[in-house]
Amino acid sequence: MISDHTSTGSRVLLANLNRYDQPYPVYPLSMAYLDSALREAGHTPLCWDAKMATETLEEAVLRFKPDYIGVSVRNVDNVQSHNPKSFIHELVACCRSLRSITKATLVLGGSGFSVFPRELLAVADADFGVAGEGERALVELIAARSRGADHRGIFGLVWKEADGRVVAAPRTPNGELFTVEPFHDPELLKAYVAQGSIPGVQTQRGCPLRCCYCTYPLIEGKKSRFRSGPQVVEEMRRLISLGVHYTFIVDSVFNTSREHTAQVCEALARAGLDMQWGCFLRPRNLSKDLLELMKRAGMKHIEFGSDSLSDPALKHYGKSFTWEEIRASSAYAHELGLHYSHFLIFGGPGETEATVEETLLHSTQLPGAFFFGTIGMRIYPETPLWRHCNPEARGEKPADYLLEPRFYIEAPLTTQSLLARITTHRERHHNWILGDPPPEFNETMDKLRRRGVRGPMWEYVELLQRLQPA
Ligand code: B12
Ligand code: SF4
Repeated sequence: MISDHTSTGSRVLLANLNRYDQPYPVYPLSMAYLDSALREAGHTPLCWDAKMATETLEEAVLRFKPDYIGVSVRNVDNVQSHNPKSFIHELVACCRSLRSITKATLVLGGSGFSVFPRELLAVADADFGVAGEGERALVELIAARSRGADHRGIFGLVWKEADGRVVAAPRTPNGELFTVEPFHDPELLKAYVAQGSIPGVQTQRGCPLRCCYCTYPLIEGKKSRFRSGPQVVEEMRRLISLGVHYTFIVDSVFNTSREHTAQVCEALARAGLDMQWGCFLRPRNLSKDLLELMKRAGMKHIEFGSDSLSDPALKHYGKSFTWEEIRASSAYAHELGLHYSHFLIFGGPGETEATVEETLLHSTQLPGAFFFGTIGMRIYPETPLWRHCNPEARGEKPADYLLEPRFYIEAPLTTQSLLARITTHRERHHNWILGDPPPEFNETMDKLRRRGVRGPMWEYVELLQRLQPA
């Protein structure tokens, strides 16, 4: 899939390697942002997407002859302790193959890359990496190299010294001002929507909260930086003109600030767009009025990042809300006819058999809810959980946690005991998914999408599970 332009400056090929298609193929919003920043700076970008391309990456490189190749690393693994999949080997093989056919400067970036920047640059044969937001760093890197200037002062940049040592410049302390608009390749967008993708819209970057396992403040910065309501309306309008009528607000949490949520939703409700959307919310300070406003603004579904439904576990996980707030927010969502789900992590610090049972019991008390369960808490560097586990004291390094995804499971609980308990629960409660849905569901879901069904389709997953023989 190509977006080719003519201009001066450098030729930059942006590659998205992500082929993973659960819960649906994810449109590479990062490429749209980088494409836009590169054009703005007078460069010539070309986007190549592993899922949609009609030529191989190598063919695109030989035809386009880029000066730079930017590889986007979204996922390093699927974060499923009971069914782990790592995506690192694909990246390593891709860099090796690119090296054999081009002398272009190879730059890595992306949310997955930003969690393990030094480690990924060390295993993949690339020249540079960018940890965190990429627009400014990539443009500055190209400018520095074209002037023969030093690249060492560029925030977020990671590089290899002549002796092979990997060095990382500090990340922007609080992230950049969030001013850039994405540039969407219409063909690529259309191809993703045709496969049931829900393209993303970003209304803010950064998360000021401190949940114990979470990498988002690391990837995007700890300070929220917002787009205004009218800017979000404009972006949605552009998407509508490109044939998109259902989006997902990809903000780590859409309601970190009540004022922001309200002003974006007021602008959207006033604009009366033909656009429905979903988002991640935290069940805190969510009045029925605010949810009603969000509904008027087009919100159809909510993904609550609750993590547990038991107060002692919530406290240990560093969450900013209680079971009572989860219950109240869920009740409002249900009363307003909104689809809603809770993401739950079993086995994190402080989890006990009693908190597991309480979470399962409470899950039966939330009318109309859908649940995504995860067993074990992925341990990422530079998080409170990493410091709690203190792997360095045992001589372990972040690279060990990249190459073999590792999860925290509070003893005496184990992956097997949790898997058994939740599987038993799920046999009677069909509104649960643990990891990816069974592959045989995919065909039915594809058919529904081809018939124009939009959104997360949890109700169909629930129905298919109900109909499945035990
Ligand atoms: C929204 C989201 C989702 C939504 C996507 C909805 C949608 N319609 O798009 C849903 C819920 C579906 C989802 C699913 C999954 N997700 Co998710 N998701 C996110 C989230 C919160 C935001 C991603 C996003 O769109 N950001 C906005 C874009 C613009 O930012 P960006 O991609 O980071 O790009 C910027 C920079 O990274 C950089 N950059 C990007 N590429 C490049 C390339 C170069 C060369 C350079 C220089 C810079 C650069 O510049 C860009 C612009 O500033 C991130 C966490 C986070 N805060 O980043 C997790 C995250 C990406 N997800 C993650 C994972 C694992 C998954 C899943 C596998 C499921 C799971 N268990 O969580 C699936 C996989 C989906 C798939 N098919 O690929 C992980 C990946 C890390 C890892 N362990 O591998 C993350 C980082 C969360 C985490 N656990 O830490 N996800
Ligand atoms: S889990 Fe959500 S609320 Fe908590 S730190 Fe991460 S992004 Fe912020």
